[in-house]
Amino acid sequence: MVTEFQEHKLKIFFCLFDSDNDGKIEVNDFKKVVDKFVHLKGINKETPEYFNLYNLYLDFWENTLKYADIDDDDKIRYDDFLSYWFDLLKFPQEIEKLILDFGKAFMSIILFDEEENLFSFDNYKIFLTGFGREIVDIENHYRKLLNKEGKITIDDAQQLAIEFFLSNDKTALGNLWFGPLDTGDCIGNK
Ligand SMILES: [Ca+2]
Ligand SMILES: [Ca+2]
Repeated sequence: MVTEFQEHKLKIFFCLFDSDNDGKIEVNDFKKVVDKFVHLKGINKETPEYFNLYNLYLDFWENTLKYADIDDDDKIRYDDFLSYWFDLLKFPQEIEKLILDFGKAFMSIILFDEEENLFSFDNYKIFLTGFGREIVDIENHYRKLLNKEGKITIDDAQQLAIEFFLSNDKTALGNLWFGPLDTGDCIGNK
């Protein structure tokens, strides 16, 4: 069963993609997110990185559309998005696979100019800013997510993201992966 706490997190996740905050996700919302990452990362639109990023997002979009666009209007309303994720959450292994696959490809773009497999502060900042999250003390927020060695590795990042979706423990660190939970709700503000 999906708890109220998980639902709150899904709302924040939905809002990462609903760039114009109208309660529906459309392909243009998706494209805006891609453009923002491209801009922040300084990716040239003629390069394979751009092509990869773009296709990654479109695949994710089309897959979500296939299952969540109940009325076939090429838009995903918040309620339909939520039902889709409620179903997904019945299969934690599927969620893990989704995050590992998507996360791996996504992070290879966010981190494409890095020598080490670390999620540095600069990259984390790009990650949240690209999703339109404006966080007051983002550096302090980043610090909360560091491992014992004071880093975030790719594996840490994957685990934090999985925890974000699956954990019901309010103290779990992964809850904070997409930014603070007391902000970022675009539905409740309407
Ligand atoms: Ca929208
Ligand atoms: Ca729809």
